[in-house]
Amino acid sequence: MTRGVLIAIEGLDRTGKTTQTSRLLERLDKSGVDATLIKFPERTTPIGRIINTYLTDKAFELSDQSAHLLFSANRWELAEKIRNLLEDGKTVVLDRYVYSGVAYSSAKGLPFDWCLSPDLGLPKPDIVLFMKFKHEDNVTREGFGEERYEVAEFQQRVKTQFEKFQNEDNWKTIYVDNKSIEEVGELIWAEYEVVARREREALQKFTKL
Ligand code: Z5A
Repeated sequence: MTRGVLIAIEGLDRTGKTTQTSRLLERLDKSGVDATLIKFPERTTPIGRIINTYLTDKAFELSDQSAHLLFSANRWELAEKIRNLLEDGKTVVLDRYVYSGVAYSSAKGLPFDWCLSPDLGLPKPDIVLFMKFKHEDNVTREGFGEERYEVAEFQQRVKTQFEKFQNEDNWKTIYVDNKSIEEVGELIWAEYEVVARREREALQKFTKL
């Protein structure tokens, strides 16, 4: 049995990550692929509940360092579950991951490498699909402005930090400007298929030895 595919969908606020991760899960299901969706922050865990309060209640103060470490600890709460799912051959779709953690905190002024270090050792995605607007149209999307970080100028800084990952071997940018939900879904599916095929071929080579 091959290890499952780990796919992370990343991007700025309101770029359509939740819409697309849900659609991807449905499509995987229909195609007979056993898949699980995990959204970060996972707000129902003990640490996730603190993060939820932090994000939704502007009177709840945390230092930037504390907030950062909580987001990372929230991923570590789920790390074993992710690893077990993958080892059981299941595909895992992540709505935000390490990259959001580093991009949002370093955009506040924390050192990039410091931000990355608590996440070292977490399962590495086979592919990260970075949902990107060439122009900052996410600020016009429904719901923008409801949470702590949804301020246009801050979003620009987050984008700059996200782009520091763009030369990583698992990074792929999906441009979403003027594309319908269905069109973006097709681009994501095509990328998933490339990775899934690569995994199958790697397994075939291995079994031929
Ligand atoms: N954060 C952090 O600081 N550190 C970390 O480690 C992590 C996160 C993991 C909450 O995250 C905050 O936590 C976030 C980063 C920080 N910053 N803030 N604020 P979250 O993921 O829980 O945030 P969210 O509010 O659930 O998601 P989101 O990013 O704001 O939205 P989205 O998932 O990208 O978009 P969506 O909900 O799918 O779509 C937004 C709207 O656009 C909706 O009305 C859709 O119907 C519409 N939409 C979607 N696609 C399209 C297309 N193609 N065309 C037109 N309209 C569309």
